[in-house]
Amino acid sequence: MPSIDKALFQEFEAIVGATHALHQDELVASYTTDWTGRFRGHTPLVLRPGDTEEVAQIVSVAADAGIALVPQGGNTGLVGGSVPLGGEIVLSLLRLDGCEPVDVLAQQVTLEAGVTLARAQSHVSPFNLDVGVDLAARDSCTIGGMIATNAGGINVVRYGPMRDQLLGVEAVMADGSTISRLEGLEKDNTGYHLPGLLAGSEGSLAVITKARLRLHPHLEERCSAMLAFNSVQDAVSATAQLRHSVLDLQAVEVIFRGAMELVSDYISTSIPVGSDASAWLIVEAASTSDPTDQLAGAIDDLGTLVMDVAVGRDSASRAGLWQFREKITEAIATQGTPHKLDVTLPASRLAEFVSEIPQIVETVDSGATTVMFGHLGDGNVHVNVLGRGGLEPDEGVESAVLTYVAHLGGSISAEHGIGTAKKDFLHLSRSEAELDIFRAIKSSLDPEGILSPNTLIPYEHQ
Ligand code: FAD
Ligand code: 2HG
Ligand code: ZN
Repeated sequence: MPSIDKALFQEFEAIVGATHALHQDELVASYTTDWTGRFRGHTPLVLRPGDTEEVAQIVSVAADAGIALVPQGGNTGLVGGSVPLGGEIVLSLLRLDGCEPVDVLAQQVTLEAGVTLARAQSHVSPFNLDVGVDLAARDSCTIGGMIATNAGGINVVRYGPMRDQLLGVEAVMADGSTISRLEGLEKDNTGYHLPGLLAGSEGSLAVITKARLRLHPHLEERCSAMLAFNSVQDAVSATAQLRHSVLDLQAVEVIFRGAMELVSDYISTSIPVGSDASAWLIVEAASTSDPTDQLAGAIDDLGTLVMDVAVGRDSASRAGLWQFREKITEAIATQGTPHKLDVTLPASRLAEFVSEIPQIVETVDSGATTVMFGHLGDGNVHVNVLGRGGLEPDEGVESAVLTYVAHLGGSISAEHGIGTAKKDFLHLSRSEAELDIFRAIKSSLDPEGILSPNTLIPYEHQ
């Protein structure tokens, strides 16, 4: 990659202003290491544009100079896609933090890419509306990053992932041109759906600068329950029944034994129910009228499938149950640098997967620990592998786990994306014909490989 000489540096600096062109080691440090600490890059420059026009100018100058950029939002991504592993310039979108007035009539809102999820939630909540995707990184992750990763989170079972919330985008393409379609028409069959293409593109096709999101009525009345199970298969069967019988199902999350012990220690709170269980579900129902009877009836119908139940009605007791799920990622981080393998399994193979994985990991690295939890309503298991003493597990662990996932008919990435962490394994979930299409899209939209050239579908010089 060409280096940045003084003239080029000045050109970038003139676009964003001196205070937003960072190059000193201590100022760029937080932009070059990912949330897990596993991916550490380096960069000559972090640029912090203040609006779409500045983003377009930066991309245009970078394209002319043949310099690559990595777009970055809250830097909470878990697959190494947000940091400059190849010495790229970091294009931080955090200053694009404007929220347009909520369109109550359409139940939609237009937000700039750098708006955090928590800010978006509080912007729409006075209108009794909610953003459809929610996740524990809400205070830091941004709308642009969530679209770029097609984030999932805890409510996919009800509202779908980020792609399903997306009615339109404004984005800067790799040549510096801008596309914008933010009218928010619910029906618009005028050819290719570009917002859908950018959802999950992980910064490799365009820089997202604004998005038009579909909102959902806020459901004030909530009931949460923690259910303990003797076996993983029982938790899987219960999930299927609950998805069938609870019309107002908002979330079905799972915690397997190792993760439950770890988080219980981390939050210094004993496990609320089933201290010797193998798996726990956290189930939430939400509606405009009290869903407690609906959820309680459905849990009763599970009969002996469930060992024990704790119910949370008011917000404090619900939060008390949810902390066992939401604090797991932080709890793991205190143990070292995990390899995060976020996968989906067909429901029929999920229990088999969870029971086999510890052995599969141990065969490759006898000192490794496996911690599993996830979004069971979506068949999504988060497999975290820590090597001995919290260090990196032996090489080969990823390949063993992901090959097994593919063998069971699952996906090697459920919601975190491919990033740099999984790009060598993409062929396990995608056919050669599909990868050819991916490469054709990349080379057509970004022929010079300016945007995140090391992410998702590595750019190949022609
Ligand atoms: P970043 O980390 O900054 O970037 C992620 C990717 O998007 C990179 O490839 C980057 O280049 C690209 N990108 C960022 N902004 C733009 C833009 N404006 N235009 C184009 N490309 C861009 N993820 C889930 O799906 N579900 C969860 O439940 C979940 N829970 C999490 C909990 C914790 C505690 C943490 C730390 C992470 C969690 N994540 C989860 C992962 C992460 O929060 C999401 O991937 C989130 O969408 C990333 O948003 P971000 O703004 O931090 O993006
Ligand atoms: C979650 O569901 C996130 O909590 C993070 O997707 C998963 O830490 C992980 O592996
Ligand atoms: Zn998750």
